[in-house]
Amino acid sequence: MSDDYRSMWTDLGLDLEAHDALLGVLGNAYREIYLAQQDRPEGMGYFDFVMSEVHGLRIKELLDEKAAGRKIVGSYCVFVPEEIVLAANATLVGLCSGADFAMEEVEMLLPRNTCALIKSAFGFKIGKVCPYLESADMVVGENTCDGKKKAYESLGHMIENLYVMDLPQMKSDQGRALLKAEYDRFKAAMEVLTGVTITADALKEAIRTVNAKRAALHRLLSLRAADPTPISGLDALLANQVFFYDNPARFTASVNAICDELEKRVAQQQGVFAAGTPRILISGCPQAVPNWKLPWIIESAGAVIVGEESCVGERGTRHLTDDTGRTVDELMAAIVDRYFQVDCAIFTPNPDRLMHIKEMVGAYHADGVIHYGLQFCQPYLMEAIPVEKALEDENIPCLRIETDYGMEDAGQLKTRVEAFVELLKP
Ligand code: BJ8
Repeated sequence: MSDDYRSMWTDLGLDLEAHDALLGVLGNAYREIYLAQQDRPEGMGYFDFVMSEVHGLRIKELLDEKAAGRKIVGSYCVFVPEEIVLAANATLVGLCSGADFAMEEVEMLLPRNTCALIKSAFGFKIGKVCPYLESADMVVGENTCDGKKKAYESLGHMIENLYVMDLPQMKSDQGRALLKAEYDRFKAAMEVLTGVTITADALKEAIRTVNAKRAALHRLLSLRAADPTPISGLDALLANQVFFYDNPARFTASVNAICDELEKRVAQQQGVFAAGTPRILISGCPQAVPNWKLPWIIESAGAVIVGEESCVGERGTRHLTDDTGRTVDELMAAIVDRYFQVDCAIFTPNPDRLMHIKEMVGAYHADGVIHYGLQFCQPYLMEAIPVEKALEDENIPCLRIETDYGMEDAGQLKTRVEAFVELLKP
């Protein structure tokens, strides 16, 4: 890393020693898990570059945007609408929370039985190792699960401009009205933050920008239906992860370039794994960077992941937003309609998610589902049981995994996953 980056990180208030340690671990994991793969599409070179510069070039770009007067907004959830942020001439970045950090200090502020994702968000703040978090002019938290909801009360003491968005728990008319009111309140807050009044034209353009990102990923996902699959699940997951913090137009162009390459691979029946390799759908909690443990175990066990029913995956990107409205109110209503379809397990009841999992099994010709639940995540662990039952009813094999970000259980997980993959073989 160049000296420029080091002074940039110092200016952001990062703990350089701790940050070096984090980048060291991240770089090693990336080499062992990603670069060791065979027959990767050439287009993944872009994502390798993005990862090698994840705390460098992208942060410099964000700081350049800030210097030019643009605001940066950080978010922990796919319910924070990027369309509204872009329309206010600001940039949204996902705050990843996919690795353990400063756990001893974290557990002085949070109960031990808090999910790894929430602990990670705290660890990155306490450890002063996340340049995205430190660059943000506003951080948006959301009242989704109880863990996050209460955690934001403590995080609010550590983050200067933490904005908390309330979210509905039921897909009712009242629930939709709450989401609408909260998105209106968020729009007003964005206008105050940036000093920009959101117009219909700006909103329409922002909707199109975000739709284009999602549509590029839809293209990528649909190509994974082929057998042999032209791209590994690990690489597809990486594209889904980078979705949250890359420049939107560049991301869309890069994913489309990979898709051009993958279309040729599919036409030539060229895959990363042999035809007939057992195909897995992952379903459950989001897998934020650098949480690659379970996909790595699955794809090292002789299976290929063909889809992610996850917020870092299809649950987060499934729907496009209608861009035909002519007024701010019409376009805001379209945004509410789009996000109200996200079937996070915090909703009760949540039948759409079961339907979508089955739909994805069919669309990607999955042989089985691995349900990924983070330890202590009540919403997804509870929903795992009806998910398994619904799949069993259709004779679709399902393996329920409960884990955290540590590697202590890797051996045990590998044994269970290998046995499951054996079961899927013809
Ligand atoms: S829309 S999935 S990104 S809330 S793993 S913190 S649920 S205890 S992450 Fe999520 Fe938004 Fe829903 Fe998606 Fe709580 Fe569970 Fe932890 Fe979780």
